[in-house]
Amino acid sequence: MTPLFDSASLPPSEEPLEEGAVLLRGFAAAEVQTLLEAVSQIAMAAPFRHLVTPGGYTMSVAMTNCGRVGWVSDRGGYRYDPLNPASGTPWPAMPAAFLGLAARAAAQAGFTGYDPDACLINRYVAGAKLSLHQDRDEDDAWAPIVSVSLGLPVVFLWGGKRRADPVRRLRLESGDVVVWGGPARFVYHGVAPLRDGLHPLTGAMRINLTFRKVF
Ligand code: MD3
Ligand code: FE
Repeated sequence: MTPLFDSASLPPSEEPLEEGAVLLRGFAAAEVQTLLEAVSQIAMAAPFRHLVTPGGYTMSVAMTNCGRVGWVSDRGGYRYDPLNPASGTPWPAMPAAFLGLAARAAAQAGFTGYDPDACLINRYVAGAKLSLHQDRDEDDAWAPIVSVSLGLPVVFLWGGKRRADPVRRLRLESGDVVVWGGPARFVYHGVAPLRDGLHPLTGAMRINLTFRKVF
C-alpha cells in the first residue's frame, strides 16, 4: 500500500472555514517541489534562524523571509524590517512563483489584486510549535494572510477573536493553502507540536510560507 503523504493524491477542494477564511486543499500540490527549491535558494542567502521573543524565549520554529520586508523578533519587540538583522542586507526578492501562487490563492478566496510585501518562511522539526497568537504587526488589517504548507503534516490550531474562544484543530498537509482575510484576519491561531515523520521532499521537516500585506 502506498502511504498517503499529502493531498497530492486527492483532487483540490475548497472548504470555507469562517467568513473571510478558506482552506484550499491541494491548491499548491503541483508546485511543492518548485517552492521547496526556491526556499533552499532563499535560505542560502538568508539562513533560517531561531529568533528570540521580546520575553526572552528562543522560538522552536526557525525563520527566514523574502520580499520587501521580513518579520523579525528580538528583545526589543516584533517588527517588519527591510534588512535581515543577521547580515545587514536586504531580504532575498520574492520569487515569481511565490507571488503568482499567493495571488491566485487570494483571488480564489475573493481577494483580488493581492500584492504581498513579505513572505515569512517557518521551518518546523519534531516538537517545534507556535503558541496561540494573533498576527497584528501589519498596517493592512483587511488584506489576507496566505499560508502554504509544505512537507510533514501538522495540526493547526484555530480559535476566535478572543484568546479564550474555543480552539478548533485542523490537519494541514503538504500542498494545502489557507487564506485568512477580512473578518478572519485577527483570529487567534497556532501550530501544535510537530510529530516525528519523514516526508519524501522535506525529510523530518515542515515548511510553511506565510504571505503578508504589511503596508
Ligand atoms: C489566521 N504561522 O507565522 S500559518 C505565523 O503554520 C503563523 O507556520 C503558522 O501563524 C504556520 O504567524 C500558521 C496560518 C495563519 C497565519 C496567519 C494567520 C493563519 C492565520 C493570521 C490570521 C488568522
Ligand atoms: Fe500567525
